[in-house]
Amino acid sequence: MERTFAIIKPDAVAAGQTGEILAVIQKTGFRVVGMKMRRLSQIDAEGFYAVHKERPFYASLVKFMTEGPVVVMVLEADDAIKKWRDTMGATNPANAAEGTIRKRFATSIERNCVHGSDAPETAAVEIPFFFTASELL
Ligand code: FUP
Repeated sequence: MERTFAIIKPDAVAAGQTGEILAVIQKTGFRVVGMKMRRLSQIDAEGFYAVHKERPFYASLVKFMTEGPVVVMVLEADDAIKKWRDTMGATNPANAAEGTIRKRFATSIERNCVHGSDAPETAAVEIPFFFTASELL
């Protein structure tokens, strides 16, 4: 079993898509081992996306991620990292495969409704960024 970190981003929470996205997560066979709603501070979002700080879209991305509440989650499954990235679809919804969450709900490469860790080393940093061990059930 592997664990990955997921976010339902402010665009999808505001649009009332949390329930539908959670339904996809559960039907796809993930076990939700941690979940909470948070409003990211500027410092949270800057720290979480620090790897992108030299990119031209960084300031706009941080602004978007702090504009409203998000749902942060830890998902468990066999091969959870790849499985969740396949379920999300490509970063740019214009390139996302039919049936993926981003194809269904994302409106742009920035407002792309969900996040998922891209590698085990990333998940190992992202999970404790938002969850203590006792919050993972
Ligand atoms: P992903 O792992 O699919 O979330 O994509 P990246 O790590 O490459 O990018 C992280 C986030 O930065 C994306 F979810 C959205 C944002 N982004 C932009 O806003 N513009 C870009 O050109 C690329 C990424």
